[in-house]
Amino acid sequence: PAGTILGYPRIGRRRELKRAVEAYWAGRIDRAELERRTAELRSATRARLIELGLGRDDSALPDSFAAYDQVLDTALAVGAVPERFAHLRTADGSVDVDGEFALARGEAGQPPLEMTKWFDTNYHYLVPEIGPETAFGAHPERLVTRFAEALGEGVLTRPVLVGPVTLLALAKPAAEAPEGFRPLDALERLLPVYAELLARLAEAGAAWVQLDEPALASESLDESPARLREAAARAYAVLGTAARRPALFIATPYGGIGEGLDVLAAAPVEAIGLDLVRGELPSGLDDTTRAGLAGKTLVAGVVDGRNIWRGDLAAAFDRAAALDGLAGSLAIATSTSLQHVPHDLADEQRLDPRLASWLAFADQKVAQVATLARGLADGRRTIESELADASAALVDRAGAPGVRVPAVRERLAALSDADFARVAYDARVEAQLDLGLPELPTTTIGSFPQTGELRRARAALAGGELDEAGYRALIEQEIERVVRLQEELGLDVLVHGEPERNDMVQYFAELLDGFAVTEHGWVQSYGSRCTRPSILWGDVSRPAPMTVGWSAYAQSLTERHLKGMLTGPVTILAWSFVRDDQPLGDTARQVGLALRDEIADLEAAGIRIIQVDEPALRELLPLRRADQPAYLDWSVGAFRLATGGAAPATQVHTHLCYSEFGVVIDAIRGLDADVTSIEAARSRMEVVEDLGRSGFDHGVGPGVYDIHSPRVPGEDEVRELLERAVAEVPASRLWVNPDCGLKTRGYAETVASLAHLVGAARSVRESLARA
Ligand code: THG
Ligand code: ZN
Repeated sequence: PAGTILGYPRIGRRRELKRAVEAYWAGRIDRAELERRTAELRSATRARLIELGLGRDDSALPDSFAAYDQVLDTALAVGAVPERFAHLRTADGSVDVDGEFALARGEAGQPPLEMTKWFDTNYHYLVPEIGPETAFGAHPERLVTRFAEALGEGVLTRPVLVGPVTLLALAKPAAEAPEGFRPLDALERLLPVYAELLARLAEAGAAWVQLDEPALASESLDESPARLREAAARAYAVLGTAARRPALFIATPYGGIGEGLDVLAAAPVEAIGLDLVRGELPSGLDDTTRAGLAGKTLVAGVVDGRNIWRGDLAAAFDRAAALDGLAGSLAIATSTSLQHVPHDLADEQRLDPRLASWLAFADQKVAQVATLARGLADGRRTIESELADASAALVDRAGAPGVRVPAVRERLAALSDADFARVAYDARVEAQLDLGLPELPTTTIGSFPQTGELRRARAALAGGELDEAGYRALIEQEIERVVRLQEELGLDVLVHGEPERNDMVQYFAELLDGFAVTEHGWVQSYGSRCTRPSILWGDVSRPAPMTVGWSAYAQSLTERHLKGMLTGPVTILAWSFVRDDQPLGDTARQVGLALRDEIADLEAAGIRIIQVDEPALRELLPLRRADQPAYLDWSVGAFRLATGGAAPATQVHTHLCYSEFGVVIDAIRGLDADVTSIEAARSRMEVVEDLGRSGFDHGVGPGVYDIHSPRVPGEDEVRELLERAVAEVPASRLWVNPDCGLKTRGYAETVASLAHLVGAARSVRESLARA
């Protein structure tokens, strides 16, 4: 095909997939109805893509559907089912949709597959578990059925699978695997299974299959880039020479692949897709690579699949056209799957029309691909008016009010090094002594369970059935309840519970200038869960305090310290669609300044402890090593700018949501927060040791219980974890808190768990006092 996309949102423009699977889980619909609804969604997607200009009969439509996750689907297609889930296999050895959901969500006594970030995106995939004993086997039924479903409507789709190298590179060793086993060691056993899948798809009539190999674009995986390239060379030598197969399209989204291109060019495959938004135009290619490309299709990923900007269409066209002649033929594509962007801008009736004219969601990007493909086929002049319209929108955007606000820019330009630093930690400890905190102070991460009543109140406020005063009264009632509960539990540092927040980023985006929010702009985060990223389009400033009223109200209810709660600049950027017309660091500093003002206002309102969460610090880390130092520099800088104005006597906390620091450990030290809380319960406090070894010498709150499950930890269990922590960190620097916020938990288990947390802290304090 002359134009294609690497994948399309699966969730549905009105989240039909979410609704169907959640209804199925709740027992409200049966399996036949689930199948009917997902088939209807796929059919509507195909019709829409054809309407937008993709070819019906040239394999231009990817079949990128997955009921829960595309990595899980590929793992199941090759039979990679962990031993502990072997009972989920049906008579023919495959796993059906019920088994798939069991793997994704766990069952009684059996935790689900681990979930983690898909490259540097906000999507989470399920981590396959692979060992020497993994019983690989081809299970093409679902792929074949879907292919036939489309063919029945006269549409020749292109099945999409995660490629063998990426599947293994993202897997973790199975529990039974011997020490030192690496999933990539299983490549030879896996390849015949992929070959079998390809054969079955060819038999069904598939002309092309897409294999996604983003691992080739990453330097941040457990396997080295050189080993990944070697594996790819082997994999495609084998699959390319398979007896019966469709044409192979190897896609490499999320970044440049450097020498990976030489490897793929040398392989007997038919098409290679490059991410030309994050990656670079190939240059300096040797003769072998040129010869390899001459017989292939180069698929130029020039339309950004990850953001919502309409962008510079003429530049995209020229970038693709620059490749003309390099390969046997040239096609246009998105740089990545469109699963990272919302469905359709046309669904946003409340966005400012001028802002809307600068944007492109998935459907608009498909149309862009179709336009550029037409230009390649018929000549640039045939699409000149579309290119000119996009360029005009760019010019309009650059000069529009709010995009560049002189006051914001002047303030940034006037910053000096001193604005990024507080006085030395020791002096701050001294200044904070009058907080009068006990040894091993207890606290929570910030949010308390979000009740259905709160969600209904927010909806009623948005719908106009509840007025501001009524809403305010409800929220205040909830805050009072949460404060009293914490007092009764005996926690030392209280929170207001964040009942007023929908999402920890969207809440701030709605109150800051420079952001817009969407009505239907849902993007799948994992499984049936979605977020609605805000659009950061202009210079950021804070027209009015954002959290001070709620925090001050909560503080007025209690003699104990009430912790103010903010989301940090990196996380606000990571979970929004961010402007692409200036470096991320500049944008992050603007957000940092707005937060700095908020902190000053919280201090003025008598708040002495302020937490600035950065759960996304790790996820924005660039995939390429060379890009990482600059990232760590601006991300740490933005946090320090946000917190650098806090008085020495103000205690600054931060919270990070993961336990594998590795590369970001220096950054965590660089944040210079007085107290850092981290996930630790699942690793049984190992991270505390890692932190200590790295020279971290500030306050630390390793989570003493895992909030990701409803299980209530016993007091003994919490005490044991605390004792491990006390062995690594002086008690004077140790805090006691859960792993993460409690928003997704229920009240019953929250109260029981926190009671055990407080009890354990008291008992360890007593034994320390005796010793
Ligand atoms: N906010 C944002 N991005 C995030 C998270 C977040 N990315 C990473 C991580 N947290 C993802 N985790 C979740 C957890 C729960 C939900 C979404 C992402 C979730 N969403 C609701 C749903 O799909 O039903 C919708 C929530 C809403 O109404 O706003 O439960 O915390 N930005
Ligand atoms: Zn967390």
